[in-house]
Amino acid sequence: ITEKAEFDIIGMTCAACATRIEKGINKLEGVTKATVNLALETASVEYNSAQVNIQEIIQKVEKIGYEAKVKQ
Ligand code: 9UX
Repeated sequence: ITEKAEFDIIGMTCAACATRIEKGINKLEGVTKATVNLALETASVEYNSAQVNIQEIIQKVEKIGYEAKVKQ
């Protein structure tokens, strides 16, 4: 099942930060589309919930060096 989640991303300084996070999330198995908005400090992620979950997405962002919080 394809689901969509929105995250607040903390710690982005320049456009390359956003690109790094976007590429990193997109590399996760099960992520079909991830976009990061630097100005809004958000990420929008479409993913297959059978393959990856929100916690794994957050952990990926943290591994790259930023903080992510899911928006309700
Ligand atoms: Mo820009 Mo972000 O030089 O970690 S890539 S600040």
